[in-house]
Amino acid sequence: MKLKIGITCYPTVGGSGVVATELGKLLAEKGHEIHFITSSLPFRLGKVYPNIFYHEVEVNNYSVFKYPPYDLALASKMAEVAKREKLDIIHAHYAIPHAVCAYLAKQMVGDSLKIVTTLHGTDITVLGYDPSLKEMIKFGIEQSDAVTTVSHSLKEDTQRLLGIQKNIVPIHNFVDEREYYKRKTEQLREAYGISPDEKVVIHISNFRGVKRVQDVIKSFHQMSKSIKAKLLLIGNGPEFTVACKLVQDLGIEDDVLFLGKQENVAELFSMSDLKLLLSEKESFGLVLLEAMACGVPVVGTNIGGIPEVILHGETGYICEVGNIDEIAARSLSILMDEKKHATFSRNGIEHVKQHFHSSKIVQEYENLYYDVMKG
Ligand code: GMT
Repeated sequence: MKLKIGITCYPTVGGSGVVATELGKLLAEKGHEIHFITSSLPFRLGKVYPNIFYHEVEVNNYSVFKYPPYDLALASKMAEVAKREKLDIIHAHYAIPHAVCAYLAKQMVGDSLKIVTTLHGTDITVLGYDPSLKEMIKFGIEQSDAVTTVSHSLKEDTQRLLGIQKNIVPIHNFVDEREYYKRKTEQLREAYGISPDEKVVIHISNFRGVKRVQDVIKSFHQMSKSIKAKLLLIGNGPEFTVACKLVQDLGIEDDVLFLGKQENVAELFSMSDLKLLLSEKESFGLVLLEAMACGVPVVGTNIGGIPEVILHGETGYICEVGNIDEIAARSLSILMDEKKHATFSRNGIEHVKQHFHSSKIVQEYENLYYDVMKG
């Protein structure tokens, strides 16, 4: 049975938007009809795809409103699209506001419209601590017909922090293997001024405090005392200026390249020798998968979903949060040992193929949709 599915997500750059958009594209390829209901065109939907429709949520700024009512506009748009297009399901990525808006839409449309909610992290691990939002998040989750989390760890956090009894299905992130594979990058390395004897360490994030970008810089600084290396910092966000200042203070400006936001990161991964993700909160870590798919060994922290992604001692290492000495030593053990590097690189590619292949993960979502439709 082919389904008609509405998808609501944050359409800007970010793991949840990537997962939601790639899922929609792959479901459309399998013949389902996909309706994105979002505030702007999801950034990965830059071209025309058959079976995919886009409905923009517009918020009129009447002077009677102190704040433009985005959530109500979204709920209205969901209800309008669901009725007109006869949607079977709205798949809301994030509990608030999206699952709560979907609940409101369902009240307007009727019980035949099912709600599937995917929790990506921040709504639980950050907003879940806010007493003014906690009950609303819990309500959005409990009113959904099915709920998924992107890791087992996030499922446990959700149950513990919100006291949720409802069944929660962990479904991991996946990568589009047509986009993420190892490419030849000699020319690109040269263009960035990286000499053949230098190692490349990469970090990609939205530079929020939880990403601990300073730890990335400090670990790199320590490593660079033993090897010739460059650090690629990709992304932008609240900690950006602090990161620039730390690079200056450590006197490593010539070895750190701030590349800002980049969309096609598969090439940047392909020219890298090591990926660092040293977060203090991370429900999964999609960037780790993307790096491994491109053959890059990874070093991450022992929190959230990261241990579900990295195979310690096989595809990389898992270190204690903030333990710069351990992170630098583990990283150097990969960068200074060609044989280990090649083994970790091969293992990573194989690990992603076996456990996080898009066909496997999309099938898990599809099965869940069919279960929900059966009631
Ligand atoms: O990492 C971020 O801050 C972005 C955030 C998002 O909302 O896009 O990412 C979250 O969802 C991703 C996709 O499921 C996960 O891979 C990230 O681990 C998760 N981020 C955090 O938990 C901090």
